Amino acid sequence: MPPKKGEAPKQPPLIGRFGTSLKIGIVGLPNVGKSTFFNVLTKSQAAAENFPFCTIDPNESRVPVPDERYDFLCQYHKPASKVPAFLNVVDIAGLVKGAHSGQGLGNAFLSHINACDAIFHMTRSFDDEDIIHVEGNVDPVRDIEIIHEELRLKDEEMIAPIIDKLEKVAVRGGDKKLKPEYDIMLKIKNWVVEEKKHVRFYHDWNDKEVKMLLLYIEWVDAHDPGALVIPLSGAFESKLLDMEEEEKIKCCEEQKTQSVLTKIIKAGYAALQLEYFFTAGPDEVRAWTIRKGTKAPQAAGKIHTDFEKGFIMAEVMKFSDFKEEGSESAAKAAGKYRQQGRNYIVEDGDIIFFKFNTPNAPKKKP
Ligand SMILES: Nc1nc2c(ncn2[C@@H]2O[C@H](COP(=O)(O)OP(=O)(O)OP(=O)(O)O)[C@@H](O)[C@H]2O)c(=O)[nH]1
Ligand SMILES: [Mg+2]
Repeated sequence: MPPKKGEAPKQPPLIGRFGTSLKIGIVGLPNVGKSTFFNVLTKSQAAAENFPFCTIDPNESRVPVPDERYDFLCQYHKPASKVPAFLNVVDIAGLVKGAHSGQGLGNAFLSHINACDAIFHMTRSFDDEDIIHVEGNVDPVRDIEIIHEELRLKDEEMIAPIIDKLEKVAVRGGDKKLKPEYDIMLKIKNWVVEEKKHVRFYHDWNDKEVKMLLLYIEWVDAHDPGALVIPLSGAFESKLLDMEEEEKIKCCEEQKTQSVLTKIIKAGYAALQLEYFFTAGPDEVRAWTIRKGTKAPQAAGKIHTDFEKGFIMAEVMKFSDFKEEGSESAAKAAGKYRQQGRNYIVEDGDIIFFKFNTPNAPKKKP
């Protein structure tokens, strides 16, 4: 049945933890360049040396999500305060064959992955005899299979007791209320057994590396059609990091390449099912992180709980309309500054002014 007039269209279900402070973990075999990548991504100084298990305790940091719309709003308003959206990134210890049953750093480290909401799966493709490979030689397809299998086995191990318990009450005990939950868990178990999801990576290759890369892409396409593979060179990105802007541009032009960090950050953010809306004015330009599918009152609640409780309406301008019309008043005059009610599902990049009704609080934000 189509939704009634004024009713929001049905959203697909979201899986995972609720919240907007979600993390993406960097996962892969030991000594493949995870910490090097973490350092260039978050401009951190985590230890990254040529020996396996250099990282033991996770390193955590956050990186601003690059966004041309946010940059435009800052340029336009020249605000006193600027707050972009952030991606939280965790650099995790290397994982080896048998980790699910305690090999290497085993279970402790798997719990660090468990605390993340999405993963960057990092697979080494660089050909460098000086860098130790725990499996003896470089073979990204074999490596991704090792990692995938370890994570899958751990998932299976985690899900089995939950299904047993639900089966006891929902199926044998006849508890109808829990039956849907049981069915969902069975589906999840199926995904776990079948699941082949990866966010993938790479760059700047010799022939041998290109061949390996192609095999790797083939593997991912066969197991997770449409999944994203991003070529990355930790060594090259580290070099860029130490350069001034002009030098960086020159170097990229000379080598006919560019940094892929922006693409990676955006892909990571999207994998967490996060997006953001803006509040923008001369005081502050700010990106507010929300989960996809968030309605206007809950989005308002991100700013202040009073905004949600006393929600009256959201005045929403699409970024493209704002840019096209050139100002807030021009957008208003063109009828592109719309008043939305409590069923409005906020869209990524919306510029919003909330109207709300609470004693002792200002009427409008910002
Ligand atoms: N040639 C080359 N070497 C790299 C690259 N990225 C990282 N390395 C080197 O590989 C070694 C291991 O890098 P790390 O970043 O510590 O690797 P890791 O995956 O965090 O290792 P663990 O924490 O031990 O699991 C270091 O000597 C790095 O300098 C790359 O793109 N090319
Ligand atoms: Mg490391």
